[in-house]
Amino acid sequence: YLNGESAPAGPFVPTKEDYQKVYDAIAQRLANETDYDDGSYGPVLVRLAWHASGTYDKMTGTGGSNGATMRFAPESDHGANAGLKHARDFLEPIKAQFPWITYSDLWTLAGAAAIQELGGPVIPWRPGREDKDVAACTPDGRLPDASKNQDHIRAIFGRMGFDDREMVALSGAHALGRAHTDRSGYEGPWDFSPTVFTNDYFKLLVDEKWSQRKWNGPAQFTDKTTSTLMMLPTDIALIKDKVFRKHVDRYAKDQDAFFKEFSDVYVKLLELGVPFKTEERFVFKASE
Ligand code: HIF
Repeated sequence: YLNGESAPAGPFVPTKEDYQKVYDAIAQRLANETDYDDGSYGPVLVRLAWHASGTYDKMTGTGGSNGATMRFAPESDHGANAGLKHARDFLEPIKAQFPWITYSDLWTLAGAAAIQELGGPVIPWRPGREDKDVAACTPDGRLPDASKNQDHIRAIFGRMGFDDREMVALSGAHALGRAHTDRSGYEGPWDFSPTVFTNDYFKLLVDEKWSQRKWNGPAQFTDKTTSTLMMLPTDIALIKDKVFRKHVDRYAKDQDAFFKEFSDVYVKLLELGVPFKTEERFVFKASE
């Protein structure tokens, strides 16, 4: 190419460095936008990534994070997804800055980034999801119902392909965030540091005495010591069920085991049903 002309541009193929730039932009925006909820969008990003992924059905191969169909009604209007517009809107400026990334890669990368930025384990992440149109929306009812018991937890997470140990490991993500009366009807955080990823959820499940809260809202549990914390019926099911309880006790005692097993199972969650073309997972550097 003469006269300083450059070669015609081929299709842009992003590298690990390009995805790290997306990670960094998310981390920067998390650090800047502290005027929300308990001071961080991190928890609601973790919930977005999970609700995008948790529609997966292993029998039919439908649902999962590939597609980002929660952009569209009816999926965006499913009761379980109430409030997740905050997370989707938070990510719009990132999508505008990096138009080459798909929504489905962006939402899952944001979930992984939020966990790392809030002090959790490294979540290795792979690109390769493609956005689908409204026709790929999953039917309502695939996400869990918090008023139910252990049979329901096993039915929902079994449909995705998880075993008992993995179900308990995943549950530790409720160390983050809170319930909102105008979203789910429930109210309150699970622990005292809802913007820091810890094994406190398990410690509190084991150490506190939980009793039914007396209020007009849906049945939920509250701690004896401060009456400011909350557990959902599905959270309490983890200490009622003997097999689940074994893992709750183990994670309460051993934060390292929890971090390691959580990372593995969250990676699996974000990859359910995705026809990846690459094997390699990227480990992103967290912000300072
Ligand atoms: Fe949640 N979850 N979750 N959840 N969840 C809520 C909030 C968060 C269930 C119900 C609820 C998981 C499993 C289950 C997060 C992450 C994960 C709320 C409150 C409800 C009702 C929503 C609101 O009112 O704003 C049920 C029934 C689950 C199966 C047992 C996962 C394991 C713990 C898979 C998971 O990662 C996060 C984070 C939040 C906090 C969101 C926020 O806005 O703060």
